[in-house]
Amino acid sequence: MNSGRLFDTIVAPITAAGRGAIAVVRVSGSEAFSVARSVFAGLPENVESHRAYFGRFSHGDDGLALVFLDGRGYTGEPSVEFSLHGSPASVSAFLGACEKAGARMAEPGEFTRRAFMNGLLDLTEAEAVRDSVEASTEAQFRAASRNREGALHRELDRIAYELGGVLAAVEASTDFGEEVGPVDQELALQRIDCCLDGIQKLLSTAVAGRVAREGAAVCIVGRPNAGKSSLLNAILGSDRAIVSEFAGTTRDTIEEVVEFGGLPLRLVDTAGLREAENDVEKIGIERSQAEIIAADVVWFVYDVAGGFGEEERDWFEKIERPKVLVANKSDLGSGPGTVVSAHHLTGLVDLAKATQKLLGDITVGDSGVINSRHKPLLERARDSTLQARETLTGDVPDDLAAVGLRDALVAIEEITGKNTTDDILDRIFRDFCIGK
Ligand SMILES: Nc1nc2c(ncn2[C@@H]2O[C@H](COP(=O)(O)OP(=O)(O)OP(=O)(O)O)[C@@H](O)[C@H]2O)c(=O)[nH]1
Ligand SMILES: [Mg+2]
Repeated sequence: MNSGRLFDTIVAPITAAGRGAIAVVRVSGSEAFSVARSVFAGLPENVESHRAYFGRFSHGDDGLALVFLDGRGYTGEPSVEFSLHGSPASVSAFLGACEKAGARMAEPGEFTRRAFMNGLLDLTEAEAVRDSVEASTEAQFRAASRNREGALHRELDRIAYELGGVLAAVEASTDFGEEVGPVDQELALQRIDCCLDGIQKLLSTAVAGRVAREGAAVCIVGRPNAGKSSLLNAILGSDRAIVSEFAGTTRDTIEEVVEFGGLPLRLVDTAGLREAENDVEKIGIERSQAEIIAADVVWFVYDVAGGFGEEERDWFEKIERPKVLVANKSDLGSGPGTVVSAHHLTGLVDLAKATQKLLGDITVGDSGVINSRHKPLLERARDSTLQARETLTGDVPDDLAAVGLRDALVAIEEITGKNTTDDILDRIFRDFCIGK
C-alpha cells in the first residue's frame, strides 16, 4: 500500500450540520493518531486499520473511533473517524478539543484534496465526489457515480497514453533519426485517429452531462390562465407557484428541479404569452421568450375550454425547440396534443413519455460525462491533435507535430489533474462542502 505524503492534521465533521443521533468527525494527517489519543481514551498502543474502538472522549461523551492506517483510508493518510452523539454541543466541544490537541479545521474539500494529492483519485473523480454529495435526483447520482468510479478517468488515461506514444515516436525520430528512422506514419495516424475518436465521444457527452447534473430544462409556456403554474405544482406535489383565476398571475419565472417519470427536469414556469398590459408584465413575457430559447424542451400549454385556436397554433409553430403540445383542463373538454388535467393529475405519465421521447438522445447512457471545466480542455486537445495530424500528413518536418501532441497531452492532463496548478485546484475544491 502506498504511503501518502505527510500533511498537517485537519479535523471536520463529515456528517451534515445540525442535530442527529450520531455525528461523525474525521481527523486526518501526520499527527492524526496522537491527536486522537489526546481527545479519546480507547485506542491501544498498536491500532489496526479499519477497526472500531469504543472509548470515552475528553469532552465527556463516549463513542467509537474507526481507524485507518497510512495509505488505507479515504484521504490516503493516517486518519480516525469518530462517532459521537450528534448534538451541536457535543460536536463543537469535540472539535475544540481536537484543535487544542493540534489539529486545525479542514477547508472545504480538503479531505478529498488530500486523496487527490495522494494519488487515490484523479480530478474527474474528485469532482464526481462533489457531484455525488450534491445530487438531488437519482439520475444525477447515477451519473456522478459513474465518474466517481473512474469512467472518465480511464478513457482520458487511454487517450493520454496514445498521445504520449505518438509523441515519443516523433521525438525519437527527431533526436535519433539515424538509429530509429522516420516516424511510422501509418501507425501514428492510426493512434491519432483513435485519440480523436475518443475525444469526440467524450465531447458528445457534454449535453448529457449538463442534463444529468442540472436536469433537462423544460420551459412551460402558453396563454395566461392556461394552467402552467397549476401543472408545475401538480408535478412538484406542492403549491410552489401561485395559481389564480386571474390572467397574468405569474410575472417572474419560477424554477424547480424535480424527477418526473424518471427524468431529471428543471421545470421553468413562465409568464403567460400575450400583449403586455404594463411594463412588469412586459419584462416577464420577454423573460419567457429567453427561457424558450434556452430550453431543452418546451411544453406549450393551452386550456381545452378555450380551445387550440389560430393564435395558439401560430405561437406553437414559432417555437424552434423540441416541444410538446399540452392540452390542459381535460376535465372540461378535449383537444389536440397530450391531454392532461393539472387539477385531477391525469395524463402526467403521457406527458413524461412525450418529454422522454424528445430528450431520448441527450439523457445519459452508461459512459462517464464531462462538465463545463472539461469541455474547453477537450476541445483544445482535439484541435491540437488535429493540427499534429495535419503536420504528419503534410510536407512540413514531422518534429513540428510534437508541438500539437504535447499541447493536447497538457490539456488532457489538466482535466485529470496530472498536470495542474494550485490555482486550478483551489478553484475546484472551493465548491466542495466542509467535511468532503
Ligand atoms: N378545471 C380545471 N382548472 C384548472 C386546471 N388547471 C388549472 N386550472 C385553473 O386555471 C386557472 C389558471 O391557472 P394557473 O395555473 O394560475 O394558470 P397559468 O397558466 O399559470 O396563468 P398565468 O400565470 O396567469 O399565466 C386557475 O383558476 C386554476 O385553478 C385543470 O386541470 N382543470
Ligand atoms: Mg402562472
